Amino acid sequence: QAYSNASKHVAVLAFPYGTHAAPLLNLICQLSDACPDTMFSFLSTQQSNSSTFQMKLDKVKPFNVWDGLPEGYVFKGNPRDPVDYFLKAAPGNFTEVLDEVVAGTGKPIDCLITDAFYAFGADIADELNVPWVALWTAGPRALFVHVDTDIIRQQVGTNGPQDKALDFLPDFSAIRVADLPDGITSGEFDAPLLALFHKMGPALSRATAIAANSYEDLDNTVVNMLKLRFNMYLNVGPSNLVSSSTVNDSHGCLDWLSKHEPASVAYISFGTVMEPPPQELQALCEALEESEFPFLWSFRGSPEKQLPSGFLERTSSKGKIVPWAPQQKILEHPSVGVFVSHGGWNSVLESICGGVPMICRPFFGDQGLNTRTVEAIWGFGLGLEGGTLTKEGAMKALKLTLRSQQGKQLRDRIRPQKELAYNAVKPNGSSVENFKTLVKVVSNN
Ligand code: U2F
Repeated sequence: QAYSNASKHVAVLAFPYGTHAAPLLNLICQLSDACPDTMFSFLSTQQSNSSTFQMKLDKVKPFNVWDGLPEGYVFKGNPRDPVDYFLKAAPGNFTEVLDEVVAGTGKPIDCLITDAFYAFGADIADELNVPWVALWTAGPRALFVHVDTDIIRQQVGTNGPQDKALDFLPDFSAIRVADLPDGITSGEFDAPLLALFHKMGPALSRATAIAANSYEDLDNTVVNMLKLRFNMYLNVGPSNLVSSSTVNDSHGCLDWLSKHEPASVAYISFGTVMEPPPQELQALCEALEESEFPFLWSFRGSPEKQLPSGFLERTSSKGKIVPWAPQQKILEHPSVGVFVSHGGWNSVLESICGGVPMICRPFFGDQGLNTRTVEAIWGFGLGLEGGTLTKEGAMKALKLTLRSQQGKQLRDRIRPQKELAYNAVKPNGSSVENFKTLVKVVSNN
């Protein structure tokens, strides 16, 4: 077997929620191609592994760790709950399986790669006496505010005014306290995920290297500040441009798009974790119905039960709703004119690569910060008045992006970013060169 015949062994600890494990596995597949004599043991929960591993891989093997959920646990709607249970079980759930893998294969660990959330990676790597590589799956600005949490708290206090600008940090004057992820200046600081975020900054300064799913030219000032704080900060993305995933279009989204005019369709997806609350779904549906723009919606849940009665029938000639869509390909399709999104980092990158302006309705974590950055710093998208979806707000944003001169300006601003993203992954591009450095770290030479 190729996996256990390899001479080097890399252990990988994934974060099993949101879109974290998939970009980590993409990076590991790339590393596996570049390091033919290395086997990778990829540890995540069973649920995460079964959705991330679409096919059997030669030298990358999944191992399941305990998800930490109490017996009979029922999800009550707060996406942070399962994460906090999982983190209470970590890192013990990981180290237990890691020990079994080493015993079973007879191959000691030569390098540890983890999601950057895992501050405990620093101690595990020290104990194993191996390099630690952390993958940051979100944007540089989100990492920066976690790393500089204490400075931000000193300046604005905790639970202070929401409209205060972070003008004491370079290139942050357009960002307000309200845009910050939970746990920086407000939230339950002792909750496992938020406490882990606070430990992340000091821990990451012990990492041999941090790889990030972004490219050098996006948020360059912030990237340069991060480089000063860490041993090695390597942008190796966008992940969607460097991985070779297969396209699953079982619902015929691409054919459907081809029947539409250029830049005329609103693509809607609020990521993998949640949909807006009922009154906002209602508002968005009313806006779509009244404005009559064609729309393609990747919907988590049951549209029949959750969308207003009669909506599906009344909009069947204008809209298409699917449970899963080939998002990256959709955003590259010329018919798509705007992306109505939650502002998750992968969605932001895929929108840039497709050259599609965004309308963002953020929910949690880095999404508010991404939304504000898209709107006020990069200028290729919009937030919503009051931060939530109303019928009027959604109609205004759809009309602006799909029909107005301002919409054209948004598109003009995203185009140069698209070019920079593609340049980064060309031969000798910055992400390609950074990846070569990463290969040296991982293969220890
Ligand atoms: C968490 O992100 P999410 O999973 O909620 O959202 P994204 O980062 O935008 O990633 C969604 C991915 O799922 C893909 C899509 C993205 O790659 O192309 N997808 C798809 O292929 N088809 C569909 O129908 C729907 C989605 C978290 F919530 C965010 O705040 C973080 O920024 C993010 C990264 O750390 O993880």
